[in-house]
Amino acid sequence: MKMYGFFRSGTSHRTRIVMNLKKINFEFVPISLVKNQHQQLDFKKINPQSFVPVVEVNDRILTQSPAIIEWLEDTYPEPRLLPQEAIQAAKVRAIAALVGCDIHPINNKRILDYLRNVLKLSDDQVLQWCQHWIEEGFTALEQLLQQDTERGAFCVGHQPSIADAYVIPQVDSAKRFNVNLSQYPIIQSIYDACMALPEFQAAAPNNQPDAA
Ligand SMILES: N[C@@H](CCC(=O)N[C@@H](CS)C(=O)NCC(=O)O)C(=O)O
Repeated sequence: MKMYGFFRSGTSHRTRIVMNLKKINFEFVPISLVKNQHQQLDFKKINPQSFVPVVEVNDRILTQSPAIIEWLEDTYPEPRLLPQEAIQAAKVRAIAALVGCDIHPINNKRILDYLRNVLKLSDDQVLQWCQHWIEEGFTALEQLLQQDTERGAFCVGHQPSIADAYVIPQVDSAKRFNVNLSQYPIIQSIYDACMALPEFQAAAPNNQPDAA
């Protein structure tokens, strides 16, 4: 199995976490978003959307991290990263969607490039944009986590799930955008619990071969 990705890409990061938790070996193919390698013709042939991550397996191409992660969960069921109980599974999917649909895409590189290059926003304004959407999402997430009386040290229940694979990269991104994380003590405690695990440590952006 091959994964095309970028060390600082949150969607590559969430996919790496799932692969590590499931102990899947994969060959890593770095695609630099800084050098715009994702926009080059060769990569567009692999993913016409010009996004990482892409997983290649047995000459088949998989795109879109939620689809890749679901495929991993179906194909490598152990350890389960989506709880068997439907309500718990719905909580995992809701947190994944909160991050994956409502925070991450608004702060994606192409959006920030458009704000800077077409709408001519300053660096400070772009930073304000990123902080705003992360803070809005994290405020709601913190409240959801607080209301969940069945929660242990992780996002849902007592073990890591797909929800944690989405939240941890978003926390790293929040740090890069100087969001004050002390506003979110539960998110911070989940980050600490996850980062104590070797699978999460190995997936961290700075531990990737293409990290600057
Ligand atoms: N919905 C896609 C989004 C993938 C995505 O946004 N990837 C980012 C890196 S985290 C990317 O390739 N961005 C390139 C760009 O914005 O130009 C997924 O979840 O796989």
